[in-house]
Order: sequence, then C-alpha cells, then structure tokens
Amino acid sequence: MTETIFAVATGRGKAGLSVIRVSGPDAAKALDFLHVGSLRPRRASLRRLKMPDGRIIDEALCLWFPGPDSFTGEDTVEFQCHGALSVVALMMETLGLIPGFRLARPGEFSRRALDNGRMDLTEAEGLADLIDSETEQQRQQAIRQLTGGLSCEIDHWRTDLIGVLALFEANLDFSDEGDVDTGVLVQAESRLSRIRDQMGKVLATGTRGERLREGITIVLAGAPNAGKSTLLNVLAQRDIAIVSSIPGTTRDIVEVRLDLGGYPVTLLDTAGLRESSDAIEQEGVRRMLARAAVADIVVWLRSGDEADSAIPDEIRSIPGLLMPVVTQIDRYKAGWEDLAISALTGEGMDELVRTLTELVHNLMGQGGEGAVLTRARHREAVAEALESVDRALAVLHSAGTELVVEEVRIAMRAIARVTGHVGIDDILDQLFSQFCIGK
Ligand SMILES: Nc1nc2c(ncn2[C@@H]2O[C@H](COP(=O)(O)OP(=O)(O)OP(=O)(O)O)[C@@H](O)[C@H]2O)c(=O)[nH]1
Ligand SMILES: [Mg+2]
Repeated sequence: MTETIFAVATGRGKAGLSVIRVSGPDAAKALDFLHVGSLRPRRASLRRLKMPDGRIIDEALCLWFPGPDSFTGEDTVEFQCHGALSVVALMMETLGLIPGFRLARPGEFSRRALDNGRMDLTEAEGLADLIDSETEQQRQQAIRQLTGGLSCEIDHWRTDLIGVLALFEANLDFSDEGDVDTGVLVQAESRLSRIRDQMGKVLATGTRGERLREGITIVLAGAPNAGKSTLLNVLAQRDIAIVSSIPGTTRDIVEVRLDLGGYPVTLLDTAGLRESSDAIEQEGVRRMLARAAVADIVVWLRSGDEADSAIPDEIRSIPGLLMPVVTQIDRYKAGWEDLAISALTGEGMDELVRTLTELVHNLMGQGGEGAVLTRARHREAVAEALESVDRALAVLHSAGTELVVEEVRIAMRAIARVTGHVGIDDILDQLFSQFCIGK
C-alpha cells in the first residue's frame, strides 16, 4: 500500500509564504482533516485550515490536483500557507496525525513522478539540476534537460534502432534460409551510419555538460606579492583574502564562488610560490601545487618588474590551461607581451574578465546548444551504444544476422539506461515474437 507523503516544498525559514505538498492515495483526507471541505480541481481557494479541535491554524490558498494529472501522478493537495515557522511546524504536526500519512523523504515527490511515468530519468535529473543551478548557463542547460532535450534525442535513436531490427525481421519472414537481401543490408547500413554520426556528435560535447553542472576551477598562482589576494578581492568585489606588502601573507587556500558571464566558477587564492624554510609556508606551496594540478585554468601572476621571469616548471607542466598575466602595471611602466592589469586602478581588468570568460565558455560551451550529456553515466552509456553500433556496422556484410541484431539490442539497452526506461524488453519481445533468429 502506497503511503501518503507530505513536506514543505519551499525554503526553510521565515518567508511570506510556505508551500506544503501532500501526495498519495489518501491526499484528499488532508482536506477533510483540516476542515477545508471539497475543492474544485486545479482552482485556488482561500480556506481556513483548522486543527481537529476546531482551532484555526492559518488561512491559506488550497489546491487540489486529482491524479493522474498532477506532478507526481497521484492525488495531490497543495497548501500555500503563511511562511511563519510556527505555522509550518503546526501544519507538519497536524498532517502527521492523519493515519497513513508520513513526512516525505528527500526527492520523494520526484521519485513518484518518475515511477508513475510523469517524467523520465534525464528529466528528473534536469529538475534536480535546475533547483541546484546558480548561474544563467546552468539554468539554461537544466531547463533543456528538464523539458526533454536529451530524452528526445534518445527516443529518436531508439526508434531508429527498432527500425533497423524491423528491416531484418521483415526480410527473414520472406527468406527461407535466412539469407539477407543486399537491399536490406544497404538500408541497415545507412540507418546505422546515421545513428553512429548522431551519437558521435552528442559524445563530442564531452564533459562540457558535466563541467557546467559542477562549475570550473580557476587558480590564482604566482610569486609572493604578485597581487593574487588583491586580484581575488577585486574579482569577488569583497574583502575576502588578507592583503599585505609582506611576502608570504597567504598560506591557506582561499576559495570564492563567482558567476563569470553566466558560468559558475570557483576562484582560488593561494600561497606565493617560492623556496622557503618556513614549514607553514612550504605546506601552503604544496597545497597550491596540488590544486593547480587539478584546476581547469591557472592564472600565473607576475608583477611588472618580474614580467620577464620564466614560468617555473612546476606550473608549466600543469594539465589545465595556463594564462600568464602581468600585475601592478600602475607601478611599472613598460610594454607587456602578456595581458597586463592593475588591480588598483582597474586598468586591463575588463580585458582580464573578458579573456577568462572566453576560456570558460570554450571549456563548457553554451548551455542552450543541442543535446548535452550532463552526467558521466550518460556519457558512458552513449559511448557503449556507439561501440555496439560500430561493431554492428563492421560485421554487417560479413557475419550472420544474429550478430548484427545482438549488437543493436545491446545499443538499445545502453541508451535505455540513460532515460531509465524499463520495458525495453517488452518492445523487443513483441518485435521478435515471430522472428526466426537462430533457427
Ligand atoms: N600599486 C599596486 N599595488 C598592488 C597591486 N596589486 C597588489 N598590490 C600590492 O602588492 C602587495 C602584495 O599584494 P597581495 O595581493 O597581498 O599579493 P599576493 O600575491 O597575495 O602575495 P602573497 O599572499 O604573499 O603570496 C600589497 O601591498 C598590495 O597592496 C596593484 O595593482 N597596484
Ligand atoms: Mg596573498
């Protein structure tokens, strides 16, 4: 028996309103229990919510969504109460008194929407990403996935792969010994090649989607006094890191989250790189190198008077992008080859931000472009499907039909994992019920 669940859907703390959601077979009981009475479906009604003894809890807008036309697909009630901590606490307590009602677990409403076929796995992931999104590009990517961007692409592949199976099926029905007509082979080849190209294109977006979800890391590195902490404070527009003229001021990593042209970025201020006998400073340098080694971009800062100094090998060898920048140009007048800034006067800062944004954009791409794989599990599944399609193409003209069909089946299973669509075997069972494969 499915339990009826309830939870506060809005943020914690004092607010104008709090939305409380109830979903499950007994959701309508909440309306009786709170003395709301009957409601017209999907219409907001202002009602007094009362305790069993008749005392008023709150005056609230009440909504009734009979299943299956609700977010979860189940009967659902929503209360838009006043956002007072006291109201929310009493509502939770009162709903908990209704037999068969319990507090929802995290994500349980979405889980039920998934189980009831109201959305697929990629759409559920898109919803989670939308709620977590901090920047415009993240929002665009999440909305795209939430509205079926990736599932549409996968559905196309699935339909096309079923089409390939159907070609063989139709052919085998009419041939005696399973010799496949060359016409069928040519058609299968062209369809499989098309699927391969489409999958290849989506896979070529690589880890961009994942990067956009997680944000990218930019490390500010350089010799002591290069102006790393000053630059971090200017970019963050807050006084976060300690700045002083004493070299070796920063030892710990100082992290700040930034929105750079709509992209989420974590910016790191680090200890200045130099030989030191100070154990704490040595540890700071060790931490800087460790973070630089896994950063997406390392900005190597040098003050104007050291602009000609070579970039140390430890920094040159990092796998991420390296961007050399000359600092404090208000103090040292000369022509610089690298991008040059003064955090004090703001000279060159626009160009620095523009260049960084461009680098980040190239790493992550535009959230609104095409179908994007936003999780490693998407990438692995599509790569597996592509391998099978490749193998099917390779054996198409030489090996038996069974091998081709088997590879197509594997490809279908792999992409079905992405959307979490079960029942793929049903489609195949139906398709192959008269299929004389392996006779
Ligand atoms: N004139 C001028 N001074 C600057 C500029 N940027 C930083 N400074 C000064 O340079 C000194 C060092 O700056 P910091 O930002 O602390 O340098 P850092 O690279 O963080 O140094 P460590 O933490 O010791 O590695 C401070 O006195 C700053 O005020 C600039 O653009 N112009
Ligand atoms: Mg510093």
